Amino acid sequence: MQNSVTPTHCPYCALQCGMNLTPTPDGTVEVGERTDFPVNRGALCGKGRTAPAVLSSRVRLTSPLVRSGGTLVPATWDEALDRITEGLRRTRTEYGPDAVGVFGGGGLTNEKAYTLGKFARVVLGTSQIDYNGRFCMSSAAAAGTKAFGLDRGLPFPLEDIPKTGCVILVGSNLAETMPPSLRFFTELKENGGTLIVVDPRRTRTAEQADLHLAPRPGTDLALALGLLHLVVAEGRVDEEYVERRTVGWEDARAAAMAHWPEYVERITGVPVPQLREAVRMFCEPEAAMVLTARGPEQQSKGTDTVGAWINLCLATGRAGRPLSGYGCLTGQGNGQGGREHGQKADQLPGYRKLDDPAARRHVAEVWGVDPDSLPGPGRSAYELLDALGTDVRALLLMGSNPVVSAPRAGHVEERLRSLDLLVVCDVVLSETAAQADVVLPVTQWAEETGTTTSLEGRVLLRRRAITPPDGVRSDLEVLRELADRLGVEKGFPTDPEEVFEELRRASAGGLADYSGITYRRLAEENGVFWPCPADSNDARAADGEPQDGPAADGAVHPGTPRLFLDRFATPDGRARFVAVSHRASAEEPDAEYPVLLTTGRVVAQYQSGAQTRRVEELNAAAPGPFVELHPRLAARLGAAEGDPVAVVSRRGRAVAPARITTAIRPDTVFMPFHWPGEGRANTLTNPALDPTSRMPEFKTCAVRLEAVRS
Ligand SMILES: Nc1nc2c(c(=O)[nH]1)N[C@H]1C(S)=C(S)[C@@H](COP(=O)(O)OP(=O)(O)OC[C@H]3O[C@@H](n4cnc5c(=O)[nH]c(N)nc54)[C@H](O)[C@@H]3O)O[C@H]1N2
Ligand SMILES: Nc1nc2c(c(=O)[nH]1)N[C@H]1C(S)=C(S)[C@@H](COP(=O)(O)OP(=O)(O)OC[C@H]3O[C@@H](n4cnc5c(=O)[nH]c(N)nc54)[C@H](O)[C@@H]3O)O[C@H]1N2
Ligand code: SF4
Ligand SMILES: [Mo]
Repeated sequence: MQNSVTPTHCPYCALQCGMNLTPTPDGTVEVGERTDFPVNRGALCGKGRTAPAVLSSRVRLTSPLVRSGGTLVPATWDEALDRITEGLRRTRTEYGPDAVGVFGGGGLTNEKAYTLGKFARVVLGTSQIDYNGRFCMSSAAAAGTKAFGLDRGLPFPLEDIPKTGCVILVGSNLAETMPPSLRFFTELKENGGTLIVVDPRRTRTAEQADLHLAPRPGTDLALALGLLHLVVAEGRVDEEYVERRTVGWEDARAAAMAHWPEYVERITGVPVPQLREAVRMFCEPEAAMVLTARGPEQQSKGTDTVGAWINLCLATGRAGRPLSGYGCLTGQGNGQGGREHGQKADQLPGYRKLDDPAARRHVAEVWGVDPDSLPGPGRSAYELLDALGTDVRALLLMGSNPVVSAPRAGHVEERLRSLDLLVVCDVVLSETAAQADVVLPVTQWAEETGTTTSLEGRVLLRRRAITPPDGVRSDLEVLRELADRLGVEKGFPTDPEEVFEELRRASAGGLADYSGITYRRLAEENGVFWPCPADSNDARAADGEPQDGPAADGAVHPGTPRLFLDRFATPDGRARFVAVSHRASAEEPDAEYPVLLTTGRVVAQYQSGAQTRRVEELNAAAPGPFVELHPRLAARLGAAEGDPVAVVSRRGRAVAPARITTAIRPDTVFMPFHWPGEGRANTLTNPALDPTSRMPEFKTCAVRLEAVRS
């Protein structure tokens, strides 16, 4: 079939690096450099380079599996689909529609995420749908929406970074999590700009910084407030900007003034001179940015914390101006688009709210259903997982592996086991799929076409480069088959472009308006930034600066690379300060659990590892879990490099080899979360939720360490 080169994008993270694929005789593809995509200009990390390994039938699923006598055995598609249909029907009849849950993922294309949300509301009639993005950037999304009236991870393209004066990177280890993006920060420094990194560990990213602040995990809120206090005390507030473009300054200012530098030093462990230096570096240049990632966001106060960093930007006039602003580095391949089109518990396509009557009317009309038939908002991801086996009796899961990645994973595993029916669609037999009653093998990135929206808000076309192996079907085909069997014969097309055409209409007039974007444009341009309304006179939502578009043909909206330059997306066009104050984490160290655990990533593994743990080269680079700890803690424990160490929290116990380094604070240990089994970090983590975003506190909990006698 297709023999030529197909330009497309990486299946993994939100950078969505461009790559060229050439089919190989063994039915997979070879990855080649694609230099025309401006984000990575051909560069790829090891995960992207080796992604074709997961296309191989040696590691992937090629037949449906059904549980029979306790084990999963191969079955035909008809047998598997009939079993699901029967189980879903029975659950619905016995317990009502809300007893069926749906769990999606930020790695799913826009077309899949949209169809999954529609399937839940229209076919299943359930309110119980949410997705793993809740574990990812939901706190930044909530704070961004509050402050700016709109949540798009980055309000500017990455290419703006080298031209600003200073970037504060809060809790991002992008040298490992988005390696090709490091180039923008290197160029920033070459241009005379400065980089400040805030991370309890001296990471590969922190090593690049001009100033590294290493706060105690869970104290970023105090840190941001301390910086704002100094901004006020040193007379660095941009009064004219605050007056003209914001509301709520007086209350936010009063709250910040209660956070004296010495008090903040006591909470965070960051010395006052470093706080002062950070303020100087951030305020002196004409433009500056704050970028946050999971460090400050995955906390039970993540929304307030991001709000405090946004306050700092607003008080200094560094938002909605050229080369200045606040941005969140979204994580998953479609982490941005995945949060816009309706797989979230409270949401309808186009970033509309499920409890907004006008939104319900608009979307119901596109779907050809009665607005009153649409269920209301449901539970958030962890709350949904926690309700399995009680209120929610059957679960359809697509694009996540919560047995490894959910907080308090031992409990989540137990909840999954207590279901009457667990259905998992996946490309591999993940740890969660291994617990399912029915597993459906699906097609992957290089075998199917679809769109993703990168961390820049740039909508991209991923293209099919090869024919999938026999035995697998696409997620869209699965949803169509199930809809059919459950009595909804129309409205579930399997052609991605047809789905996108419907998504355009459903999103039209919403905050994330895609109605002016077509597959053709995506193929011809290097992606299109939303909002992009069909009618170019209709770009009021965000009022950004249009990009140098395609042939300026009046009717075509060029898309919006830069948001908020004239006004914010709030009703009055002004940004909102939030009045927030420091508070403790849900679990602080005590005599029994005296150490802080924080968690995160390593460069060679992706997320739950379901895909990357099946790639030899990546396993060679990152073979298993570890506990990173300071020599002082190690000495107290009597542990040498490589010795097994037990980490114990109120949720459970995990064991992994010690990795001893002075790069981490002596009061903190770090574990990556990519592995199941004994070294699973999420056995330990605390599911305390942020009250607004419902984000669990992955980044801090209290533990104790124990030596393990062999
Ligand atoms: N290699 C690789 N790349 C990935 C992924 C992957 O799994 N592997 N996943 C993708 C996804 S979905 C995401 S969300 C992104 C995540 O990208 P990042 O946010 O960069 O990744 P993390 O390692 O989770 O966290 C970043 C840093 O936060 C620090 N940190 C821990 N606690 C705190 C704290 O309390 N405050 C502060 N300021 N920092 C803290 C950690 O030490 C860590 O270095 O990566 C994406 N890219
Ligand atoms: N302790 C701790 N835990 C964390 C985090 C942390 O920092 N610390 N980070 C959290 C974050 S930010 C995230 S994003 C989550 C991610 O964690 P998960 O939600 O588990 O994400 P993945 O491991 O990417 O799981 C995706 C699954 O879907 C499959 N898959 C991939 N593409 C497709 C597709 O197109 N269709 C279908 N049907 N399946 C597909 C993959 O094979 C894999 O099994 O983990 C969270 N958990
Ligand atoms: S940085 Fe992200 S998008 Fe780029 S190659 Fe690596 S995993 Fe893929
Ligand atoms: Mo994420």
